[in-house]
Amino acid sequence: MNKEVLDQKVNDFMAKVIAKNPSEVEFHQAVKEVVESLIPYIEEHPKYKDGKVLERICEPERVLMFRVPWLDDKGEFQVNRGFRIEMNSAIGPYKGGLRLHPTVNLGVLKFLAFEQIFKNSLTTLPMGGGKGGSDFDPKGKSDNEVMKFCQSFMTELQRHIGPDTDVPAGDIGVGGREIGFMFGQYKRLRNEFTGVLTGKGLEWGGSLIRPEATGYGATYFAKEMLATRGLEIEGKTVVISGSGNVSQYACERVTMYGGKVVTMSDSNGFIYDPNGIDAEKLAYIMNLKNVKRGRISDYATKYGVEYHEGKTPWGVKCDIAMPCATQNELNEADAKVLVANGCYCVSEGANMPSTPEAVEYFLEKKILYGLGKAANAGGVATSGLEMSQNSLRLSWTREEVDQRLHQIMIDIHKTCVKFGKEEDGFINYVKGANIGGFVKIADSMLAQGLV
Ligand code: NDP
Ligand code: 2IT
Repeated sequence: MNKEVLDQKVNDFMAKVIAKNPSEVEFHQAVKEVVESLIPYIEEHPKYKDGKVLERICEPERVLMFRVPWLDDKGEFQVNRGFRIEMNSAIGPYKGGLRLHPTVNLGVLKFLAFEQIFKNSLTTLPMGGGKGGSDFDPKGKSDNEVMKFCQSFMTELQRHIGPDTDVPAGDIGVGGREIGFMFGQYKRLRNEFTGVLTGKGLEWGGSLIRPEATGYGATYFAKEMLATRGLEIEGKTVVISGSGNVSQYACERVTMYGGKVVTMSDSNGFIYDPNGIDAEKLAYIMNLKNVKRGRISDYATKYGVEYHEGKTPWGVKCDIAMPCATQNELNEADAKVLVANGCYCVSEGANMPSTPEAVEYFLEKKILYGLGKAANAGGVATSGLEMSQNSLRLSWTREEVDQRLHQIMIDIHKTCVKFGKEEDGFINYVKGANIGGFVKIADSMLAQGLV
């Protein structure tokens, strides 16, 4: 299909999506990226076109939106908005994280739920797509306030979820602490001890390696991409954004492979440590972020390195970039600076961190560009492994889970190569992941009839 015809078809399709979902800009962005990959494929496979699979897949199966009232430490009423997007259950129960951040709205969660459909399919595990969360801001809240919020949130959510229906997990602002509070409340209300959430504590049904899984997985994916060009992580300089769960374990795994991580960031700015963030310095960051809940700027004071307030780290010279903070954190100008400075590999720990213009530039320059729905699938894959262990009432060893995770990332890479390799040998991971994730969903929807 020539570019003009494709653009016309994409624009026609998007006009309908935009009219139906006005002002949900992140959702439009996520859908557009996928349909650009899928329309040429669907033209060659008319059963998907006749079955209106693309139209159906863009419509959530169910959207839940609810009030979350809670009392703060002063005894004052607070109210937030809670959501759960049950996007697609063609291949398994809805599965996906919960995000607590003031920027959360319907459009953001629909983009994340939409991405999750394809990502979960790529893992090869039986999980549908979902996402949820709230505009609650955990920053500056006491443990007691976070607990009050989580309990109230779960008081409503519990009637919609279940281990065979919908299994939430963590995302931005939701880690072990929040999953604990939510699990406790679910158990009290339902009188059931089940695997209704993943990312649980080890003592009460969690899986080894789940905390590490997204960051490790994005590193395993980078390793596979590099191998296609005879390269490895050892000796390479790596720029990471964010300093939360995904960033921390990406840093750990890169360092274990002999790479040097020189940056980490938070929403205030980034630190640049030219000597590398080694295991001891990472332990400091983990304590700072996970226990003290402080700012990354403290690292600069502690280790006497540069701190750049209000900036992202993409101007720092590197071989490999791993955006691990949030959506649209890397724009076209950043992409140009990265490539000009010699960066040839991008592995996305975050969901949709690169803007469409940045993605286009990476593809034009034919660098190794591993998009989030492939590169960060290790987190949800290991959630799938946690669900399996819960069903079996068994726990696997650290080595066993890590080995399964690693194999899943290798297999996702193979799927991307299968569907994304172009005539000149360039691997277009965007195309590969979108088509590779789509086929299983689409065939299941067709088989299930009017769904
Ligand atoms: P965390 O809450 O643990 O950490 C988020 C990090 O990103 C923090 O450093 C935070 O800084 C920064 N950040 C958040 N929002 C912004 C923003 N608007 N601008 C700049 N920085 C920001 O979340 P995770 O590490 O779990 O998630 C990070 C990304 O990875 C997200 O895109 C998430 O969807 C994705 N992801 C997560 C998975 C998981 O298993 N947790 C699985 C797959 C993808 P600050 O502290 O200042 O807010
Ligand atoms: O974006 C994601 O894949 C996640 N936040 C993890 C979801 C999960 O169910 O583990």
